[in-house]
Amino acid sequence: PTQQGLTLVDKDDSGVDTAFRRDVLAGLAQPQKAIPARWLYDDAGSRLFEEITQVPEYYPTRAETEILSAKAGEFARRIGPGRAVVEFGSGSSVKTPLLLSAVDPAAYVPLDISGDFLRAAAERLSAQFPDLPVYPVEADFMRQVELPAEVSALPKLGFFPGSTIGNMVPRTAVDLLRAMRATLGSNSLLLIGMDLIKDIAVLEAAYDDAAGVTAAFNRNLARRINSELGGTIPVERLQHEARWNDEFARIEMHLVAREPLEFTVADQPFAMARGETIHTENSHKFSRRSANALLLAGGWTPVARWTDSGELFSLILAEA
Ligand code: AVI
Repeated sequence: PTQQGLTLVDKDDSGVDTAFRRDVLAGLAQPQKAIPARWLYDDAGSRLFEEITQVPEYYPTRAETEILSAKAGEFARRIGPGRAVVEFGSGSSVKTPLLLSAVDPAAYVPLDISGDFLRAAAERLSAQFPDLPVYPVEADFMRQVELPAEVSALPKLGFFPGSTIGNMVPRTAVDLLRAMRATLGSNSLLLIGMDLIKDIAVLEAAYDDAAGVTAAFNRNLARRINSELGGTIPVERLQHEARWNDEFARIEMHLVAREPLEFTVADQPFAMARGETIHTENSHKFSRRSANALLLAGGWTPVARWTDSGELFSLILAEA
């Protein structure tokens, strides 16, 4: 999945992404330094995330794929054929074909902010499903999106896998769910992946794998700040940390200063005390009830729920 900016890219005269600079400078000036997680996904970050999905400790991708293949018959029965499947974020290589094979849709509409990801995904899917009409739409799906006229008469199935909803604070997640409802219409269904609360050691390992891929993914943000915003952050002096926040039921990624640090970003000075952190990501985890509460707040009524054999991850079907 790409999360390449949930807003459109706007560059200044020197080619700097102005939203990136604004978020980084504002985030580093806060008492608890924090940078929105979407900036983790430049090209290197997106590649590292793909690598994360392959490390043994990172269970979500495997667990969700297991559900999609094991429950295909139930999806077919619950969802039925003839819908337009609207995927929020470009389809990943395995999950989308599993869903499309299961539900026999009339059309597939991938939505993504990045035209490149979108075209690649659309081509891949068309090659695999030559009879399925594919209508890619380049758009920011955090807001209501106008779907192609060709699918306007079809009932829709929204697909939002990966528990990407968990990377948003609840207020933003509710806004997104409402935008999805507005995009898909009143006769629609939504199939959404939501990762489950579980043993803290399992969660922390999933976000701090032994091979150090997640650490590299997190530190890449500091590298990106240095290269794109002319920063002098001593990246090797920042330690990756995955921390369970029980109050908010989320794994947080932080970059922790190993020693007192001073650096500049876009000519502005910043300092970190030893042990001070930059908060770089939230990944909320859900119970059956908290997942349902979030969906209901976003205008969706849960009607079915599936988990993998290890009860690690859930896929929820909700209706508008
Ligand atoms: C994309 N997203 C659902 C991932 C997650 O699990 O929250 C991003 C990630 N961050 C660290 N590892 C994976």
